[in-house]
Amino acid sequence: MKTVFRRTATYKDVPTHYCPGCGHGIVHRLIAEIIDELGIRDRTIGIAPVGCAVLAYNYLDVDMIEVAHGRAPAVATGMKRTNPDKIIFSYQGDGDLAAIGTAEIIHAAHRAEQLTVIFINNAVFGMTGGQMAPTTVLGQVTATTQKGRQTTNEGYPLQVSEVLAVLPGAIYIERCSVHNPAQIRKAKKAIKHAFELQMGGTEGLSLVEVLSSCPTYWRMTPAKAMEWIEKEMTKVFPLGRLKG
Ligand SMILES: Cc1ncc(C[n+]2csc(CCOP(=O)(O)OP(=O)(O)O)c2C)c(N)n1
Ligand code: SF4
Ligand SMILES: [Mg+2]
Repeated sequence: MKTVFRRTATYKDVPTHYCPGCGHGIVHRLIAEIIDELGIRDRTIGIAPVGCAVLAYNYLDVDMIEVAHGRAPAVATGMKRTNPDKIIFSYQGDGDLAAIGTAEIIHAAHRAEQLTVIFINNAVFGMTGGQMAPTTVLGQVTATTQKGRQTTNEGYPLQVSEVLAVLPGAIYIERCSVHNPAQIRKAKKAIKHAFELQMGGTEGLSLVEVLSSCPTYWRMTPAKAMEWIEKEMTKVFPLGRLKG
């Protein structure tokens, strides 16, 4: 019999804590596959976020460090500068990167730090109960926007990738999604490219934003959540390469 699919070595064989239909597990798997394909398992260090992916180190069989909410780019900077041969990536949610950690990511990009950032945009603070995030779309009902997000009170969704793309120190910015197999394949290519840039020693920060489902706090079935990404989220967060 021919094997057509197998668990990649860097992805640990453990039960998942993610909700059914959550995008985090898909992105974890892509990262694990990429690390194995690039043969960098022994020199990669990942930074786990505060958020639902706080347990990323339970799944990825590489050296991982846990840091305070939003501070991953600052810690990654120190790690890369003191260990230039290591491949450093941070994995951050929208609460982590686009709310509490806004200063850290902007300044890391501004300083042209040689880092790979995986930014998971699920339009809510998942871990703490589905509150509004800066990336929550207009009209979206969350725990803190019961009538849907309005510009009058809550402002506009923050397009962090577009903001970062104008900084000269950001060398590669792409927005992807994991709502269907074709998009998952594209996301894998983009994340791989972001790792390869760092491996090649290119100065500057690479960031891949991934639109990712949170069926639990979007109050949808997993199938509806995938549709919602395609129909609603991509209107506000268009897919494609913004820079590099
Ligand atoms: C300094 C600090 N402030 C606030 C919190 C509470 N907190 C934990 S996770 C989180 C938001 C997580 O949202 P996100 O980063 O989007 O990750 P998700 O769970 O959606 O993947 C917040 C506000 C914290 N842990 N530490
Ligand atoms: S709450 Fe949302 S982001 Fe968190 S594990 Fe569940 S589906 Fe995923
Ligand atoms: Mg989130």
